[in-house]
Amino acid sequence: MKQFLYAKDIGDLDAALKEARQVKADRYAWKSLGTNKTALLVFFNSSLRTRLSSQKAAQNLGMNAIVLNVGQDSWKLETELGVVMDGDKSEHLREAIPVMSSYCDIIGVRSFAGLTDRAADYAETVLNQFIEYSGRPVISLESATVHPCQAFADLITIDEYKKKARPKVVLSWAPHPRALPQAVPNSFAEWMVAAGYEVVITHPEGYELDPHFTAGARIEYDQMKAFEGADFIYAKNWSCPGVSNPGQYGQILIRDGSWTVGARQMAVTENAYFMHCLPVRRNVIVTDEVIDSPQSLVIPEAANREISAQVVMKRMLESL
Ligand code: AN0
Ligand code: CP
Repeated sequence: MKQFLYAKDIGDLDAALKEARQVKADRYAWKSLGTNKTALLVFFNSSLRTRLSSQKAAQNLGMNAIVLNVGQDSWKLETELGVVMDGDKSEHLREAIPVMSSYCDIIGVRSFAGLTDRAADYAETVLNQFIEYSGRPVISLESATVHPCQAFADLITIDEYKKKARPKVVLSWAPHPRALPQAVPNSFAEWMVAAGYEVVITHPEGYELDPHFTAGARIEYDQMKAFEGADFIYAKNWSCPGVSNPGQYGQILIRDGSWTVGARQMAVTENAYFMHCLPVRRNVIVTDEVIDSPQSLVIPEAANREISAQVVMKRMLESL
């Protein structure tokens, strides 16, 4: 595997899930695969889970892991091409990427959407520079429009807890005080449809996700209707994707607290499990009552980030 952004990059999902179960059963069984190999994990944005789980996954495979927090540990990096660099950024990605890649075998990159220029974000301009100039396999650790390590961990979690072959999985928008990217919901929708589940997406009008990711899912604007009979509820905020209203891209259109996932909505589900990628704002995205309930999977879901990252890195090491 040379890059990991989309569900198709990992190929057959049943085979990927089988490999995830093998890794989870004995995560140190491939310790020699990564001997004398180095994973470089580059963070342009904050992280708790992605940073720790990727580092742990690399170490499980016997690799060295180096973490670089851009702008804190390194120079501030310019990501746009053709600009006059007379501001506060001392170095361009064009030099930094080949330099970084000379010290490693695999690169993971976290680089959030800027949320101002839809075309630039949806072209994945930062991640694609890493793919183009590094000559190394590249993993999106949440880039502008996708978060595949999260979606794969979510798939592993649903596979572990589902009580029927084709569960009803509902992705619900929830309010948030700051504008957030669409990467998590894009990938979640993409992967759940690819897995063949019944996928329903609910959000206020104007928050339609890019159809490239949601084709095969049903959109239901009435949150209570969407939740009826659900087996899994996946809450997430996202800012306006600007699909039908490009001028509103990245904006907060609504702060309606009635969308906060609580006992009222969960009551109409099939005793659904609750999921969220974390970090989560309690009593904004989800009530304490729901996230603290026995149906909440947020901790096992986060733990599976180590497994998804390890399967991806294992595949990359095997194809070096
Ligand atoms: C980020 C987001 O919504 O994309 C990261 C989630 C994994 N969340 C925040 O910035 C709060
Ligand atoms: N879910 C997730 O990616 O969390 P972090 O932003 O803490 O890495």
